[in-house]
Amino acid sequence: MNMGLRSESVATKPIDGQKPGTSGLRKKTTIFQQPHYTENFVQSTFAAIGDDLVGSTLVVGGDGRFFMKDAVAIIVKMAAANQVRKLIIGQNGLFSTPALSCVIKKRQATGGIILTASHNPGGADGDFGIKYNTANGGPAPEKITNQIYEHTKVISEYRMCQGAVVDIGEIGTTDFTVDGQPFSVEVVDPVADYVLLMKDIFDFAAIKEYLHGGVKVVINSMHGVMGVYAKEIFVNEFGLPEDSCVNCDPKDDFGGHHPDPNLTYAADLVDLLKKGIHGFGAAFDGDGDRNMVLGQNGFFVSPSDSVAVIAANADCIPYFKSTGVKGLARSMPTGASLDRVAAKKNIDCYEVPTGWKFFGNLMDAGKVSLCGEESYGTGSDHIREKDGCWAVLAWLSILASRKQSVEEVLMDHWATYGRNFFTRWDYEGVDAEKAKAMMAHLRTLIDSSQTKDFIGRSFAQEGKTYVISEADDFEYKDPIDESIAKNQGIRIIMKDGSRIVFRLSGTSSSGATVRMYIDNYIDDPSTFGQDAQAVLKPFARIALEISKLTEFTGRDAPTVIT
Ligand code: G16
Repeated sequence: MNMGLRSESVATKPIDGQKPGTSGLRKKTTIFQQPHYTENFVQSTFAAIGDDLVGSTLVVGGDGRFFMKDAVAIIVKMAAANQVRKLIIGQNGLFSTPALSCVIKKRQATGGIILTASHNPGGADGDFGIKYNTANGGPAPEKITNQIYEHTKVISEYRMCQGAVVDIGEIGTTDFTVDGQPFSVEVVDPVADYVLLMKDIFDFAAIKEYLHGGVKVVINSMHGVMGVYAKEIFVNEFGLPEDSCVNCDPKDDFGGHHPDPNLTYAADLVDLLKKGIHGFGAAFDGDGDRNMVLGQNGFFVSPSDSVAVIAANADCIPYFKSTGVKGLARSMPTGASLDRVAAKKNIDCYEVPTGWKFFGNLMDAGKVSLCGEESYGTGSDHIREKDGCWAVLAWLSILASRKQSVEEVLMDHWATYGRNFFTRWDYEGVDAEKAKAMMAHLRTLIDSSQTKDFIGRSFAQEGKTYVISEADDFEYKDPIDESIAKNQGIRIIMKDGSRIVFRLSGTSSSGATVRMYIDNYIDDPSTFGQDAQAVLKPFARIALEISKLTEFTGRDAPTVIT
């Protein structure tokens, strides 16, 4: 027991630009290291928690990136000084985002603070991030992130208890008395509770039998936090050889790479699968909420299809067998494959803005069991974050039960539902003003006073003609709390239901990332096996023509294609 610690007030001033984006505050690490920067944001987060902070329990951890341990130390001192009753911290500060969500719920905590910039690169020159999750385990809704932001604009002091110092390398509890009040820090195994949850959801014995039946798998953790979870599940639980888990030692700079599981940044996994030795491959991002699934010979499962396939095969997963699938949801730009499964199975399907936080209310209200986003996010109502490992176990359950390859599962799926060809083109590091000008141009086109010229216009490329039937800036009214989110992306919808979507990323730490999404439904079986990029080329050209993207941004090629 550390007796008699006292806290103090530290004078500070507001710092510009602390507005949380799609998922928390993400900036260059050097910005978080500036005097008062992290402290101001943490104190503002505490202010948004309000009266619930006194006597609260908060779960803290992150993806192991550079500056994370310093941020944990700051949070311990500030929590001690702000009358938090208890912190639960992952050993060495580690927690995957889904595992932290699981622990918030299991321990009935008030909330949690996640230290990650997710798939953004890390290291001294990389990115850092801080995100607050509420008692349901999910990312704070905009109402709370707006309160945090408002507080950052008026903050004049924060509280610290310099004596509150713990060794986060050692599992165990440290008790303090701060300003006469008890405060404790419990350092826990970040993996145990999460693995127990996975064992409740999936049939581990069936997956293990499948994995020992001849198919070779490889799991790439991209030097993020998932390495420790992947080793426990795939090596210790399923008994696979050590080399089935690659890049599984968490590094504070992710080995100098983008820990982003897509065809560009996980190209080494794609190349490995192309050798034809492995029947299944998967990669996770830095904090383990994103996933990419590949089949033999590098067969790519688009995230929009991944959630649709899981929905169509939900009865292969014991959890859904017992709870049923109450409803489905996807983010607006996500390809509409999921809608087709929902229609055929007569299940409700919701369309929400980009950001996992928008699924939380629907799940809490029992309206949605399974959801997904084109940005490599897939998950269910077992927690309130997307969950990379869950998605991989869901896929392995499907393969084990259907006794088919990944490609065969997809070909069957498209034969039943038709195929939504989908691609996303990212233009990273665009000058923010130029990106805004392009969005302003699109808004002019869809402005209701102007749309008479726009709606009905037809565009032809390579023998294919598309006619615009609708266009808007997506607005979402939450069916549960009726909150409204405006300006969530420009949608241009064609007569045949094909869609072009433009929006600016809310997760880039500097400059702007323009995202162009293309979704084109085709039910001609002769096209199903074709490469999405080849099929979508004419439609993508039309999207570029309408947006004048090259003219506005000076870019003639995307940085990343999904
Ligand atoms: C976050 C959010 C996701 C969102 C993604 C991309 O993911 O949790 O819901 O789809 O960002 O957002 P944007 O298009 O605005 O960059 P993560 O994995 O980065 O936390």
